[in-house]
Amino acid sequence: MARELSRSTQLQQRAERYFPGGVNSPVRAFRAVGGNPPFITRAEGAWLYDVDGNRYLDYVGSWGPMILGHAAPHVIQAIEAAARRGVSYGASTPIESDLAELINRAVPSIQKMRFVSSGTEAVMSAIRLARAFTNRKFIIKFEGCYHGHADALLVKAGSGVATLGIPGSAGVPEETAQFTLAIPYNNIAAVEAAFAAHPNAIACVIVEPVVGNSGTIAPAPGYLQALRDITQKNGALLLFDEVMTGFRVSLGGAQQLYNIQPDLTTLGKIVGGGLPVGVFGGREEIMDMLAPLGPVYQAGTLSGNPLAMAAGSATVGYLLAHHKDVYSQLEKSTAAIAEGVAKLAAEAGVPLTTNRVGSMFTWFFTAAPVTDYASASTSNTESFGTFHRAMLDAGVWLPPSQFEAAFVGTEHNDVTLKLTLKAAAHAFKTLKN
Ligand code: KE4
Repeated sequence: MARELSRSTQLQQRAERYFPGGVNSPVRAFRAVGGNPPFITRAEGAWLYDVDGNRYLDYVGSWGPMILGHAAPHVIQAIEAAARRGVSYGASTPIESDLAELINRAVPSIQKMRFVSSGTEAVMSAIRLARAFTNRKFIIKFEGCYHGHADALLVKAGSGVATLGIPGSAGVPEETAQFTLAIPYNNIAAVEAAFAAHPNAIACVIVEPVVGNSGTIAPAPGYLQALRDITQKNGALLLFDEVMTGFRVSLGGAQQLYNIQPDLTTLGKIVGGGLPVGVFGGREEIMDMLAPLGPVYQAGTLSGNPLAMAAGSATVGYLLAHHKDVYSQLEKSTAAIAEGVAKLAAEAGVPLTTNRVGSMFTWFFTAAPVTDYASASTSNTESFGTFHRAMLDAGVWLPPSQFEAAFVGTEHNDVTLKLTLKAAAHAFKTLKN
C-alpha cells in the first residue's frame, strides 16, 4: 500500500530550490532506489516519523550513530544540560578529556587523539599525519571502501560514489589522485604487488577493517594480520578507518574483534552520539607531530564542541558500562533479522547473499559470495530497488543503496523483528511477480 507522501513531495521541491538534488548528502536522495525520500521530522527509539504522519522502522540509524536508538533519554539530558551552559566556547574544556578517557579505555591503541567534526576530517587529517611521519606520498586504499570525501580518498570509493556509479569525483586533480593506489579488498597479493612497485614510497594503508561502504564485507581470515605484517615490514603505517565499525562491531571496534593493533585509527558516527564528532588518534609519537607540538597543521573551530562531547560521552559511557549486555543483545537481534529475511528470500526463490558482522549487515541481491567490491557489484541493483521500495511502503526504512550497510540498535526487539519479516515476505512476493 503506497504511503501518503504529499507533504514530503512538496518539501522535496522546496529543497531542490536550495540544495543540489534537494539534499545535503547524496545518498539521502534515494536516486538508486527511485521515488522521492520521505522528509523526517522526528525520531524516537527504533522509529522515524515523516511529515505526512508515516512511521518507519529505522535500519539506517543516521548511517550508524544511533546504536542506542533515537532520542535516548540520557543522551538528550546530557545535551540539554550542556546547552544550558552555552554551546561553544572555542576554548579548552574538561569534557573533551572526559570523552578522550572513555575512548582510550575502549580503544587502547588510541594513546593520543584529536577531535574534529566529521569522519572526512578525521581521515583527511590522519592521512596528512601519516605522510608527514613517514615522509612518503603514496597511500593505499581499497576499491569500494569509502573514507569520506577528501580529494585523496575519492578514488574508486564506495558509499554514495559507488551508489551513483561515478568513477571517482570531478574536481580531483590527476596530480592528487596519482598518489592514491586503489586495489581490491581481501587480496593480499595485490597489496604485496603495490609495495613492490612503490618501494619506500607508501606512507600508509587505509582500510575499513570491516567494509560497510560496498555493503557489508568481512575481512578474509588472516587478511588484517597480513596488512599489519606487510605495513610493518615496509615501514608504512596501518590506518584503521573505524568511523563505521568503531563501537559498532564490538566495544573496541574491529581492532578488538580481530585483535589487530593499527598505528592510527579514525572514529566517527557512534562516538558523537549523533552530533558532529570525528576522531583521529593512535601512537603518541605520531600524534605529537601535530601543531602546536610539531610541524603538521590541523585545526577546527568546533573541534571538541561541548554539546557534541556531551552526546558522545553519554553514548560511549553507556556502551562501556553495559557492553556485555549491549553487544550480546545486538549479536542475537541482528542475526535474527538478517538470517530471518535470508530464509524468506530462499523460500521465495530470490537470490540473496547475506553478510553480517555484529550489528551491521547487508542483503546483496546476488547468489555469489560477496568478498570484495567486484563481487558486490554482481548484485541486481534493480531488484534491490524494488525490494527497498516495497519495504519502505510497509514502513521499514533500509539504506537506499545496495552498497551501504544496515544497522541494528538496542531499541530493535521481537516486535520490530516480526514487522520486518512480515514486510520482507510481502516484498519478495513483489519481486517475484
Ligand atoms: P563523514 O564525513 O560522513 O562523517 O564520514 C565519512 C566516512 C569515513 N569513513 C567511513 C568508513 C564512513 O562510512 C564514512 C561515512 N559513511 C557514509 C555512509 N556509508 C556517510 C553517509 C553519507 O555520506 O551521507
